[in-house]
Amino acid sequence: MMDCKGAAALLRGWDDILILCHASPDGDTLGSASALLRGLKALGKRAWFACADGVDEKFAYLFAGLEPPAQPPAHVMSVDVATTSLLGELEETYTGKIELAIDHHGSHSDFAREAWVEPTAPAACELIYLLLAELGVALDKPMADCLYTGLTTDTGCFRYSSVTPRTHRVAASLLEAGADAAEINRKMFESKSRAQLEAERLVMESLAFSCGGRCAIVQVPYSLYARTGVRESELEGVASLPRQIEGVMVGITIKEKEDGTIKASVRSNPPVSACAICEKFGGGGHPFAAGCSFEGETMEGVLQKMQAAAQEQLP
Ligand SMILES: [Mn+2]
Repeated sequence: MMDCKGAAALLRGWDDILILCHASPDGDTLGSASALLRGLKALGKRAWFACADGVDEKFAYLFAGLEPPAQPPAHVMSVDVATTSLLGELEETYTGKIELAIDHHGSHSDFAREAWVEPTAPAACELIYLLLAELGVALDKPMADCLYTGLTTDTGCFRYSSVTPRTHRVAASLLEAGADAAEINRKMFESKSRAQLEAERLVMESLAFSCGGRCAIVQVPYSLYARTGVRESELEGVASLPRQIEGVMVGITIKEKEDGTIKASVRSNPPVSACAICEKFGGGGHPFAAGCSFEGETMEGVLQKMQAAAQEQLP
């Protein structure tokens, strides 16, 4: 296992770097990739990123002014990727070829030749900030905006228990470097399409309680996307809705994918471990935010399995 200095030393020796993001990319994996590739370019290196899925319009500003290099970069690394299956369609191409992984997931599997993993960091962007400082990169406004995006999205706007004094110190430095916090937070948290609101209304209609009201589950059937026109990426936030209800310790969202796979996202309040609930089904994540997936199951079947697993973890 590497530390920040080790990761910086490795990168200093490379001129040509491809940064992999996880599929269904969020603000943290994209912000990490974009800030790092901007920093590497500032050091005179060639760098680019790759992601199995397209970048959502609301994240377009992260990549403003960047152009892909003429030939594909030689060294491969990943940011915010816990395991190779999260690379989606890029998994086959890059498994076994990843030389460096920088991540903050406690469930990080040892897939890269070298890895710097800090499960106590609330966002991979916090690690990229430290890395850029170690590399001697002077932060410009675009880098600060990218890092702030990952920090704020992975911490639910600095509300989660994963936030530390260091997180706020990093955020302060990003503001000093010109990050437009108010505008980024408005884009990330206070703006939604009508389709999204309509989809959320229908998702809340499916709300079901169990475990004496301490577990709440909502469902997102695949048909919802055609019915409302909502994009899959716009529904990332619904996973946090069930846990907002008073008395709920475990909030679960089950989503049906196009191929019939069913994904469960679990959010818990301490001391209940969302990760322990998901590990039961081969998933994982963070202590209070985790996920797992099921194949060849019905929504109803998954609902019952998740309710039973939640019951086991409740005190
Ligand atoms: Mn992350």
